[in-house]
Amino acid sequence: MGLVLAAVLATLVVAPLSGLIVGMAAGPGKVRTYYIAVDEVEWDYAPLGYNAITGEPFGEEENVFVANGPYTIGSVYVKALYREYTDATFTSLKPRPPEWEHLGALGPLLFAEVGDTIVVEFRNHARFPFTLHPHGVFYQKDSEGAPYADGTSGADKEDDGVPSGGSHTYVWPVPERAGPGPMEGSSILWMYHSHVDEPGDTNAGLVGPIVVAKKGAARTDGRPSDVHRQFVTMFTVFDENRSPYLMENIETYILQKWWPKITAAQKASLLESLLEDEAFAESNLMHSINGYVFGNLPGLDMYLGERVRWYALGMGTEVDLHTPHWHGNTLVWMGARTDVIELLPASMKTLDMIADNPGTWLYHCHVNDHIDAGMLALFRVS
Ligand SMILES: [Cu+2]
Repeated sequence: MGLVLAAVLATLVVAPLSGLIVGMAAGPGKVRTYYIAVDEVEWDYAPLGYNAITGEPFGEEENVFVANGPYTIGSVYVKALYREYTDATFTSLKPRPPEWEHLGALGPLLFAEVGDTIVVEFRNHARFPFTLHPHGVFYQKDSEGAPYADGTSGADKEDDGVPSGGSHTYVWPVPERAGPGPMEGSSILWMYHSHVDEPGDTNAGLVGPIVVAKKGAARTDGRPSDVHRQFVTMFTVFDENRSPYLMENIETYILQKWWPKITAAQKASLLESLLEDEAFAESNLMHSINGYVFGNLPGLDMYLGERVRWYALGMGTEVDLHTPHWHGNTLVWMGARTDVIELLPASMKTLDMIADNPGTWLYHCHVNDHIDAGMLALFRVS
């Protein structure tokens, strides 16, 4: 469906209800077009190669998760990630500016003000079918990006699973009800993720942030004019056992690297024992913030006195109950003062900090098991 037509239809569909649902219709605002592909990339959860929280080399406890060996994959996995390109040819990656370097494995930030329309030109460079399914913004059935028995057909099904090499245009108007609520500040967090095999797709890495600002609240670069800086952090235990790339990761980082000369029968037997081994499964649970473990997350830097907006996202499964804790500074969430916030899978929370205490500070999940497993980062107030 054409973009203009979609926007018009979105208006028409809700117009009769406009007295009840105030401001549902999007526009007239900007059309913000993003070129996003799924790429298969080697992702390193610990690119520094040491524990930046202790400042020490990885020891026995950390090596459970980060050391590559004959029975462990280590810190590098093939993952499927959303990446932004400069245009519809999908030949040049759009460089990620320093302020968003900390997004790590997260997809590009999609920004809109209330009244705008987000258009994503989507290309699937990966070997499996994937999609873009957004939270919060308005979508019709051709832009939902999730397959289920919803009674739709034809063009309304094409978004449900974009095959390897395929493309799709997702159109998401951003009406008032996608913007900050009455208790909230100038912008809020939503997210998008792939939703073909939702658990597999998200463990592969296919999650990204959406920030929606109140109409007129943002500068041209998308930053709300009442904050100096924004950070998005996702707390999740990436379960690489549940990734569609598990077999490839075993093949590349264990079998080819450590067992190049074994017979096919020996290989089958080793594979079988690995897949039944609890220690192997444990080694593939990457307790990460934006895809980084043990303080390897870069770029959480700010200056004293700045108003800093933190967007916190949770994803995952029943082990994914996270309690991000900021040391040394406090925040406000929904009018309440805190330095810890609760995240469950798919929680999306927006907090404001006035950075009033200089130093290098710990930012970590407060769940004991997750501390041990590396769900820690550092932020700096200078
Ligand atoms: Cu946690």
